[in-house]
Amino acid sequence: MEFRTGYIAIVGRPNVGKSTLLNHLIGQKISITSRKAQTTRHRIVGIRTDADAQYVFVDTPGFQMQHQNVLNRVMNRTVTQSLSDVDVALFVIESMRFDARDEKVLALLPRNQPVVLVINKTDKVSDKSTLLPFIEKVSASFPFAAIIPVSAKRDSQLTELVQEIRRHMQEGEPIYGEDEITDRSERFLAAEIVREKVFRLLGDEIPYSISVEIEKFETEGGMRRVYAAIIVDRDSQKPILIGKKGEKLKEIGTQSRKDMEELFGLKVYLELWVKVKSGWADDERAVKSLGYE
Ligand code: GDP
Ligand code: K
Ligand code: MG
Repeated sequence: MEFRTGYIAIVGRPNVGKSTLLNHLIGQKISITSRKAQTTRHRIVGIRTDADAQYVFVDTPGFQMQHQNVLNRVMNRTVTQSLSDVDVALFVIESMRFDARDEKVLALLPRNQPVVLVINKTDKVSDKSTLLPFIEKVSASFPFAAIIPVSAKRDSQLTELVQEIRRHMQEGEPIYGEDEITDRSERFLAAEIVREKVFRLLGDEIPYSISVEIEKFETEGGMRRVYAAIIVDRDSQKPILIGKKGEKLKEIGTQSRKDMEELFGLKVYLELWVKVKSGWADDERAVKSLGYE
């Protein structure tokens, strides 16, 4: 069998399980191999190398349309850009849920490239006979190349998904070494982990514009020390993040530290605080300085 290589975008509204899917597709490796600096076309790359193919996955940042500020425009541009030069796009939705938010994302997908519909979280469907009419309804909305129901969390049907993806890729040499699972630095991933916990724990209470700056990132005696600032727009957002008696920030820190320890395969000491940079989401330069291209 010839070796194939390809880029795959993972898109979908927030919380359908894109990142979970990416993590399970690239495997449960504990430590990542950081890559030398190079210009990347995409936002977050996860690499899976099998005997017959190398899959370069692009996990797009979620995007929202409610607040039109510079940050959101930049992020939406990243999403559309990452779609333009991939071999196949995975459009992820949740089982039994297809609403206006999903349709907004679907409207951005290219019609001249294969799009595979991934129906995630099938483990949550108790009556599987309801799945078929649901699939029929969604498949009427777009000319999908294939439809694959999966459970990312339980690793169910992921082999089938990978086989389907391979069908849309071309013959080619591997781009990355076979041990590499990402092209992002551990420092960058640490910031992403904190950002994720903020959104998980605070959800709608906090605007999309928060960001995380890693101020110190060092390893000493087998321990990784991470000093991170959560950047908010307004003074009024500070107490929301900190919580009563600091309990929110503490929980964000605890969960982030656990994820980092698993990812880095090291003990982690994490120090977190909140910083106000007023109006930064509307300032193009500040947005760039925080790492959004
Ligand atoms: P993203 O915003 O699309 O990247 O979604 P995440 O990967 O962050 O997942 C959002 C939530 O859905 C998390 O709580 C995941 O644990 C959960 N989730 C993801 N995949 C599955 C799945 O296959 N089954 C179930 N039950 N939950 C899942
Ligand atoms: K999420
Ligand atoms: Mg995600």
